[in-house]
Amino acid sequence: MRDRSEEERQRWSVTKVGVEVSNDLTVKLVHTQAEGENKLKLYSYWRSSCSFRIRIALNLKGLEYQYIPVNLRKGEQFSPEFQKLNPIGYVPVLVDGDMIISDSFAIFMYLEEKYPQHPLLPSDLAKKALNFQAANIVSSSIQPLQNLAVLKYIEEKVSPDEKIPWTKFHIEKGFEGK
Ligand SMILES: N[C@@H](CCC(=O)N[C@@H](CS)C(=O)NCC(=O)O)C(=O)O
Repeated sequence: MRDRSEEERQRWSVTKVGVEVSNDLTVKLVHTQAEGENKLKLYSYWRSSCSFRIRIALNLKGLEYQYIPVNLRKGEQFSPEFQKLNPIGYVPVLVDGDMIISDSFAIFMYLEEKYPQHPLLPSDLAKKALNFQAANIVSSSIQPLQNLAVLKYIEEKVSPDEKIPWTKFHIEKGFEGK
């Protein structure tokens, strides 16, 4: 048998393919899990709510992944190695073979489509829209307003005393719709 080149080996071992049978007996091929070098990699920080979303999604889908910590308190998001993956310097970042995806919403949607086992979204359109609405309120109207970089800016340019009231105001507004 011909010995495969490294490049060929990587290309062919990106994912295994499995068969999923739905309730209506439709059969479809699904990507299951990559192995070895090509296992999913998640760049994450334990206190990051955006990374939590992806850890939860990966676990609900039963996908194994390699956890790569990026310590935001130590400024590891600004390292040249990490900035090559995500120039804006935010976690999470997911690496799946050749794919490098940042931003939790994009990662979530990618996982949902590529690994359809244990779906995270309802198939009903109205319910799905409600899920998108809730996800977007959190990821556009709450979290970015009290991100580490924003709080640092407020601390330095406004006042350290403004940090907590600012955070509280935006979290409450988002959750209570005030
Ligand atoms: N929209 C992005 C936001 C990512 C984000 O803000 N990540 C935070 C942690 S939750 C971060 O890495 N902050 C680093 C910093 O502010 O320097 C997402 O949903 O992934």
